[in-house]
Amino acid sequence: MSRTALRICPLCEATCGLTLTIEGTRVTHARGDRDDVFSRGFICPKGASFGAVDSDPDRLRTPLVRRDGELREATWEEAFDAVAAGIRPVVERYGPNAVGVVLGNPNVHTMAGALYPPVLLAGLGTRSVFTASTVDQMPKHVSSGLLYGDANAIPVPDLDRTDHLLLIGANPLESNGSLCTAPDFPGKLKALKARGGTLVVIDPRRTRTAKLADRHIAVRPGTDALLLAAMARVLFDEGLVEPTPHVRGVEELSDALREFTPEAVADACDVEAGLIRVLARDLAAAPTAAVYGRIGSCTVPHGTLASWLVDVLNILTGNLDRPGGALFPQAATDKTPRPTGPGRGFALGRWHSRVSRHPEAKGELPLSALAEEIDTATEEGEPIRALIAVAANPVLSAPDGDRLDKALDSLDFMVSVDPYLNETSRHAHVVLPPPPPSRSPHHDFAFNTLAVRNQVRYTRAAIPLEPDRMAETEILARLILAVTGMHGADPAAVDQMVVDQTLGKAVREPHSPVHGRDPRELAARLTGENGPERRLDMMLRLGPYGDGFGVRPDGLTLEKLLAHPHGIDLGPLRPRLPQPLKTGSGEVELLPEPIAADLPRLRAALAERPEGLVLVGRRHLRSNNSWMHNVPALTGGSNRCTLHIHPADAERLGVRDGEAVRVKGAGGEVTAPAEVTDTVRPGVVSLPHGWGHDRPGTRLRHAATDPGVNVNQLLDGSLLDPLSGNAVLNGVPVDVAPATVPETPSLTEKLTPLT
Ligand SMILES: Nc1nc2c(c(=O)[nH]1)N[C@H]1C(S)=C(S)[C@@H](COP(=O)(O)OP(=O)(O)OC[C@H]3O[C@@H](n4cnc5c(=O)[nH]c(N)nc54)[C@H](O)[C@@H]3O)O[C@H]1N2
Ligand SMILES: Nc1nc2c(c(=O)[nH]1)N[C@H]1C(S)=C(S)[C@@H](COP(=O)(O)OP(=O)(O)OC[C@H]3O[C@@H](n4cnc5c(=O)[nH]c(N)nc54)[C@H](O)[C@@H]3O)O[C@H]1N2
Ligand code: SF4
Ligand SMILES: [Mo]
Repeated sequence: MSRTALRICPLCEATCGLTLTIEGTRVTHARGDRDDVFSRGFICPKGASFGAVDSDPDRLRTPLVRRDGELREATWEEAFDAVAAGIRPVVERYGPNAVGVVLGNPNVHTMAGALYPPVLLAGLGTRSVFTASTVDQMPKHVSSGLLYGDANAIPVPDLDRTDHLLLIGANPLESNGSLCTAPDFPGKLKALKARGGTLVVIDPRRTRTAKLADRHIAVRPGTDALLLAAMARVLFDEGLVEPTPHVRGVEELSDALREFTPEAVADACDVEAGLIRVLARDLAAAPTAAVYGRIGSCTVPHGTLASWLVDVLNILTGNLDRPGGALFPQAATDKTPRPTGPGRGFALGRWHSRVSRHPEAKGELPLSALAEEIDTATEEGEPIRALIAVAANPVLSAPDGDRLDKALDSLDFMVSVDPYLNETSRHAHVVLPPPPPSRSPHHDFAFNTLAVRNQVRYTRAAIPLEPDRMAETEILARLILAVTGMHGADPAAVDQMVVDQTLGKAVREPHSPVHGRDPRELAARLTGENGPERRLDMMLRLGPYGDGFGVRPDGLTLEKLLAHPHGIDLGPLRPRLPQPLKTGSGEVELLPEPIAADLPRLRAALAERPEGLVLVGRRHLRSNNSWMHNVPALTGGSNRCTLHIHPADAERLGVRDGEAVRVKGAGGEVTAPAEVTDTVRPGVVSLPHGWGHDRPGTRLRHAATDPGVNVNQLLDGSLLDPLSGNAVLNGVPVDVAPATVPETPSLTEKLTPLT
């Protein structure tokens, strides 16, 4: 007998509502939930394969503990005993910084990943913190921190209402969107065009998104900051500046960008000066417009400047914080909005990494520096000797996996919270496997703060957890206890502690709806089946739409949310300035000092025009970073690890379609089949990331049949955007040549001569 259950899809940032068909304890089918208040029935091929992803036979079912060098199945009790015994001595002997924490991408796709890592970091007190953010969007956080005083205040394009969308280094037709949560992003782009709007795409590849555009500009990789600076220059020179209110520093900005004229940047960008003027004029002329940049604008040498200039263009054209422009979402679990006024601002470089002295950003060190922080001793302090990895596969996702591979092997202790035995978790002494998504509840703490429409949804686990399994929330709560010296305590104590702290603080805040009340009385009112649900209830009730624990009886509570299984729509994005600002001035600070100090580096780039090929990445709709190549339904076809190369470059280099090519970078070399295609511009080649599933000791049986190569092996980890510490993953110089096939020795050569 089959039944259905609702589940928000965790497989990308679009957060579509799914209706799962369940037979027994298995998801046999997934379709879009037509009644979902946000996604309205949309589903993509990945979501449609939810069942296959969920029931992958290679998912681990029990914890693994290393004994005599081998990872063996163990009980949960044995596993947490081993974690406490592995981490505590390192903390006690070498201090907390000797314990590294790596948080990977799926943490933003699970409730556990939102609720527990902050407690883990606070409890451990380590500064050795690395996350996927520094191979992704850290430049955007830094730019937001400097402009708005809040690294998490990221404006999103108002896709449903804009008249003009300028999309830079993003390919939502494959990625389904990022830092812009929008189910059916492709449909929204088509709707934009259908209502007479304009789509402009800047990308060195003619992507599926670019094919949809009214105008596609195949910029030279890594030069977007120059291009955007020149667009800003045109706005100033042609009197097209009509800035958003609450902004300071417009004139200073005009001075600072003086040299970046269209003529000055044209050669470096490979975009004609006249066209740059047209781009700027079109942006200014549109009734409403939004500039939006993603991976291709972040993971480059001037990632922070490019991210900043995206917002600068929105601000100068008055499009920041207005409908149809780029606005700040307001999520249901956001903190109670504070009164408008100056804040504490955003500080960078409060401490530095030990080996290369990289400044911290948002409390994190660059993931590119993880290997050296483990394998290099300095007089400054202890190297990392123990590592906690949660949902992270940096051996494939970060630069120079071979070095990291060796470094991980040298650790005294490592624990991975991961459903797979993969390239990274194979080094762990303990692997703690979370249950598959069908067994986990879901709420998008992170993505609702980036959504193109305010809404709130919560789905409980679609299938009950088997008795031998442990919820990821409990795994992380027990992990926190084990590594902070409270091993064996009741995991509910972790949630209780957070509730006590949060409510204790809320009652002291004059602007809180619960100001002056008794925190114990409030805690007693919380509903929910378990700690995580009680915490969700608390956040909803304290949040901007909350019931304030009875103050606003119509407001949100967990109970109310549960009564709306398809979610609650909270309306379109609304102008919010100046409330979100936390800068020292209380205004948008258009030309922050660290940005001004980085402009000379951009100026130097005007003259840079390296010879040779540069590498960029690409994503495929049926893939997801490094962990979805093990699902047969999602592999094959065009989802392959091939090197895209333009016909002109192929001919010049003697590279033939389908034949092996050797790609060499600063960090190493890889060999992959060539795919000759004019969808990449001349001078640029493209390899996808997340491949290279050929290391021993993993259990990814399907992925190993077509392992692909690790593009990040071409990097040595030294190329960073200096302000954010973000890895440079795009626009990287490489050499490409046909792979000389090693000649097979003939039979006679193999035989040892008898004479
Ligand atoms: N060259 C190049 N490199 C890149 C990129 C690029 O564009 N080009 N993109 C970068 C970007 S944007 C990102 S975000 C990073 C991603 O890099 P990572 O943060 O390392 O994330 P993934 O590669 O997705 O690996 C996720 C890990 O989490 C595990 N996992 C899956 N589901 C769950 C779960 O529910 N719970 C737990 N605990 N674990 C789970 C998987 O098994 C896997 O080990 O890669 C970056 N690397
Ligand atoms: N199917 C699928 N979906 C995903 C993921 C996945 O792996 N697969 N990963 C998820 C994650 S973690 C993230 S962060 C998002 C990322 O979401 P997107 O940013 O939309 O990701 P990409 O598809 O990599 O698009 C980046 C584009 O930038 C272009 N580019 C490269 N260098 C430059 C440059 O210098 N300038 C410009 N203008 N463009 C450049 C590339 O050619 C590419 O088309 O996707 C998410 N969704
Ligand atoms: S677009 Fe993303 S969230 Fe929606 S079904 Fe596909 S993978 Fe899931
Ligand atoms: Mo990402």
